[in-house]
Amino acid sequence: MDFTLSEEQLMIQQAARDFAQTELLPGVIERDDAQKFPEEQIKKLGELGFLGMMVDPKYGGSGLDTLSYAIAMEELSKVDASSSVVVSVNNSLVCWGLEAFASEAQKQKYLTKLTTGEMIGAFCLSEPEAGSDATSQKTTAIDKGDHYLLNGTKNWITNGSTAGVYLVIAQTDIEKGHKGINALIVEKGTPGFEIGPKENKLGIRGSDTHSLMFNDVKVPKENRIGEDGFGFKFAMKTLSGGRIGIAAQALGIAAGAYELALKYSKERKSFGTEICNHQAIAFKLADMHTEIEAARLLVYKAALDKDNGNNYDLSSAMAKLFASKVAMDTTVEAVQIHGGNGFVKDYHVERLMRDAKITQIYEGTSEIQKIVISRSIIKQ
Ligand code: COS
Repeated sequence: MDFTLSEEQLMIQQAARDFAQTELLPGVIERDDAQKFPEEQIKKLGELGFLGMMVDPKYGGSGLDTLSYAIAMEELSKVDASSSVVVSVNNSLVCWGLEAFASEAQKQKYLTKLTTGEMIGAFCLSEPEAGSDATSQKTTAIDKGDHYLLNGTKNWITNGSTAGVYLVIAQTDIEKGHKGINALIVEKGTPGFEIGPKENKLGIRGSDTHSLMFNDVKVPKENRIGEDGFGFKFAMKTLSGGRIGIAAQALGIAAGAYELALKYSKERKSFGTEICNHQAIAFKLADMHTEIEAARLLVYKAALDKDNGNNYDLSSAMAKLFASKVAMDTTVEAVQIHGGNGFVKDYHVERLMRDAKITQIYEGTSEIQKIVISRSIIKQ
């Protein structure tokens, strides 16, 4: 088994690392404080090809593998998870979903703009009463011949007000259960489509999270993705890949906090020596380093499963479950190692700790990942 990254993957890693230091780090604390969307940064990420990393160059994408994408996500997330969530949603939920399942006309119309950052996308599945229980969609898309009439509310939508295009999951035929669900492409500005107020969040405060309201929104039939009734499977398949992106984000948050804690522990002195020389701190660093490496291997395994054409539902769920726990545990310990300074915004680790929490919630909570994992191993 060869764990060596290719020259191309190393270059992407370095490019993402450089971008994080030069473009994301300046102002990251202020953006978090002010809940300011990283507009300029996302524009530059689009120009550099980070928004459509896995998409075929014929649609403006970078034509890279999933492992390269995961490596880039780790590096960006070490510094700014509010920006990296935009990268993750646009790449794995929106661009990948469209490239894999949309019609050629839909790809030409939307994908070519989404890969370059000319517009970004949003993925709209969660509802006030259907987050984990995703088959219980209350939003309806009633078939009216040449269009669907869309009604309902979506919650906690990343890129809620900044997206140009929204992939909306809705129930067309309640009798058919999950087989009666469709995925529709809805453009911003369509009459009846309203964007609710921005959520005031614990973490990833720079990201743009809103509820969305659809009141008699007419969506042309040609905006349906796939066959009639394919919407639930579309959401599930897309989320399996999305979980690799979020697992890589969690890995990056953990690695970023660990790197800061290691550096701090080599500088800060107590009892006449650098605190890394105290076993209480050294053992924390040992645990953090080991757990981060284990999380990285799970993330890489899931990415390689996807690249090699293997089923990745199980490996992506395991990667997300484990990496998000490592992110939470590591960031809490990084704050502890920083002591009083860890509680102060200037040292970054408190923000990483707040950002870590969402990785155990979005794109399937840790409990949902355990459902996916346990069903898979029991079936084997
Ligand atoms: N890929 C393809 N199809 C899938 C799938 C996957 N990863 N997971 C489930 N399906 C299919 C099943 O095969 C089944 O189809 P058939 O009836 O044709 O066999 C169908 O989808 C329904 O699956 P299931 O019966 O397992 O549905 P459940 O209601 O039990 O729910 C879970 C399954 C819990 C796994 C699903 O609802 C889920 O992932 N929920 C979390 C959603 C989520 O991540 N929300 C966050 C919002 S996005 S930020």
